[in-house]
Order: sequence, then C-alpha cells, then structure tokens
Amino acid sequence: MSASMDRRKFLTLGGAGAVGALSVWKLADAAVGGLLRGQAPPGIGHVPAGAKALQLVATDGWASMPQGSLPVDPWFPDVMAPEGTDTYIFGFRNVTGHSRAQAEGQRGVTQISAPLVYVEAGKELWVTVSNVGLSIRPDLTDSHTMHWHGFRNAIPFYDGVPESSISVPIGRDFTYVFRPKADSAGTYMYHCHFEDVEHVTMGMSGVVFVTPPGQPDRAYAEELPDTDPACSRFDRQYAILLTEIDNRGHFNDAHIQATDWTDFQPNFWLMNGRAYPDTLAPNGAPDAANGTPKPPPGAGNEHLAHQPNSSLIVCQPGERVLVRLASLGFQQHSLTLPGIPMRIVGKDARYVGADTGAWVDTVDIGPGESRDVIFTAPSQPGRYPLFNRDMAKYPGIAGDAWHGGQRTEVVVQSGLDAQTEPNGWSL
Ligand SMILES: [Cu+2]
Repeated sequence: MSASMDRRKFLTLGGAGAVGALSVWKLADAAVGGLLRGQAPPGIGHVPAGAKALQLVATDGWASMPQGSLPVDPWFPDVMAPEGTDTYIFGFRNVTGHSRAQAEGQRGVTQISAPLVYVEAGKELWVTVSNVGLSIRPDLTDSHTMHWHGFRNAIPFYDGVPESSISVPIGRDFTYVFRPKADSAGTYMYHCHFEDVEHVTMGMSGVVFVTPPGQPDRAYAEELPDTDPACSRFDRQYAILLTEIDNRGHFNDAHIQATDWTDFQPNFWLMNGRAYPDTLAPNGAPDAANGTPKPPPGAGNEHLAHQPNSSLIVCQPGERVLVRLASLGFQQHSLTLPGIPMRIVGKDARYVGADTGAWVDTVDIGPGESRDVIFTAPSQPGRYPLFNRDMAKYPGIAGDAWHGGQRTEVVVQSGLDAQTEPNGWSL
C-alpha cells in the first residue's frame, strides 16, 4: 500500500466508517442481538445451555521481565514504567463475571500470554472481546479481534481477520462463537489480528485447545489401549506458549515512536509470558474483589501480577504428562528435556503418535506451529529442566546463564492431588 494509505489507516477506516464495513457491522448487530451495544454484563447472559463462555478485556498495560536483568539502554527497563514493571504491553485478560463498569476499569491493566482457553469438540465456546481502549496511547484508535489460528470450521464472520471481517472498536464488545467439529481435537493458538505484527508481538496471544468428544484424558480421539506408547492418554496436561520480546518495539509503542518490525531482534524469550526463572513461579492468584490482578503467591513474585501463567510442570512418578507447545514468536525453537524420552503425538492439531521415530529428546517448533508431546515421568523424584537448547537465546546474567530465556522444570514428586484444570498444580 502507498504511504498515504498505510495498513493502520486502512484498518481504522474499515472499523470506523467505510460503507462496506458498516453494513457488515449492522449484520453483526442483528446476528448477536444487543451484545454489541455493551449492556452489562456483556454477552455472557445470552449464552445457550451447554456452551462455555468467557469474557476477555483487550487493552494495554505494563509487565516485568525477571528481576536483575541487564539493561538494554535506552529501551529496557522503560523509564516510563510504573514501579515494579519494566515493559509496555498489549494483552487480553479474563474478566468473566465482571460488570461492564468493572471491565471499563481494566483499561491499562493487562497481561502477557492470554488466558488458556479450551473446549470439547462438538460443544460451543463463546468468547466476548471487550475493547476498552489503550491507556498510554489514546491516539491509537485501534480495534482488536480474536483470531483462532488454524481453526478448521472458520467462517469470516468469527475469524477475526479485520480486512475480511469485523473487528471490535474501542467501547464495544463482540462475542465470537466457535463450535469445533468432532475431528478438531488438538492444540491451537489465538491472537488479535488487528495490526497483527504489532499487536501479537506486544502480547495479544494465547493457547486454545480442543479435547476429543467424551475423552477428556486424551489429546486426540484415537482408540489405542492405555498402555500403548502411541496413545494420547494423559494424567496431567500443561500448555506452554513460546514468544519473544524485542524491547525496542515495546519502548517505541510507549513513547509514540514507529517500529520497523522487520528488524525484529528479541532480547528476552518467554514461556507463557515469563522468562526464566520467573517461569517456575506459581500461577497468579485470583483477582482482588475490585478486579485488580494479584501476583502469584510467594516471596519474590511481586513483579508478576501481569504474567499469571506458570510454566512449571508438576507430576508424580510414572504419570503420563501431556505438554501442549505452541509458538507465536517469530523464531524457530528447539526444546529439549534431557533424560526423559518424549513422544510427539500431535503436530499442528493432527494426531501423529503412531509415526515411526516419534520418540525424541528435542522438539522443534516454528512460528504459528503446535506440538503435543507426552512423556512418562521418571520413577525418581526430582527436578528435570525443559529448555531451549540454543544458548544464543538467553540474555543471561553473571551467575545464571539461563536468565531471561525459555527454560522451565518438570517437578516429579509423590503425593499430589489429581489435576483439576490444565496447567494447575500445587506443591
Ligand atoms: Cu489487538
């Protein structure tokens, strides 16, 4: 496109007043009743029985890389960042059950690595995206969308690609409806598709997965016996989203400067929105009564209020553990789990467990790809590292070469309660 009509201008026109977009907007309004008009609580009250519903608020905010990280002058830490934070971000936060006013109160409060979303094949998933605007950049009148990357039953109306569909302007809510078909099991990812290189890189990405019908303890609808190493049955499951941070882009967005995203050179590498050693900290605590996010429990985690998703994998000896890996960065990654053979049972939401040579100690994954990996926890309790084997992808600090990179641990320990939700654990 010419300089006089860059992509952001094109999208803004489409969202705010182009004739074509307006007619689609009216259609959207008719299709989902009053949801777009922002009554409280938006969307959730209209969900049919049997469907799963959640509400995500889309806005900007601040997050924190690991304590003690080396500065990248002048980009990191950002001099404008509020106390306890260092990096400007965009993101989605789960505000299901909040009133409309509470959702509006979340402007400027967000997280990197969006909430983990999952649904059983054949059932409906309703996701209301509420765009409450940006606190630091009121000049950016950007819309947001939810695009389910790789969703097999996509129709443009709910696909979240703004050039060919609708997007959610500031002050509006829109409810996306998904009904994965029976053969759709697997691990996917979702992200905002509006000005997508920027919005995704700024943090608007997460993992979404589909469970096979009636088989919540399998990754795929296969009929292999439980004892077959190629089966996808698991005792516990963990999802890990791989992304990268180039603090120059984050700084530029906060300081009203343009970024050439083709010059992407990350200086932090994240799992579920955190870099090592923050990856090992627990999941975030439930929000305070007024909707304010709280950091994970434990001393030294105070800076993680905007990164609630742990990457620690906790299991008992002999258990089968499913790790759902998804990547929405720009780089190729190789993750290794030394000493514990892994079976790749899924690639890009397709069952491949019976493939020859499926046992690996390293998993390669590219941008926009997913891998479903199962391992059997060793009989010996202990902590086993799972990490990116490219040492060039760790900024490091004196005394900790892994600092700031994609590294977590598998904790094998007896006496655990059964897992009640994906990524859930307690020690
Ligand atoms: Cu967005």
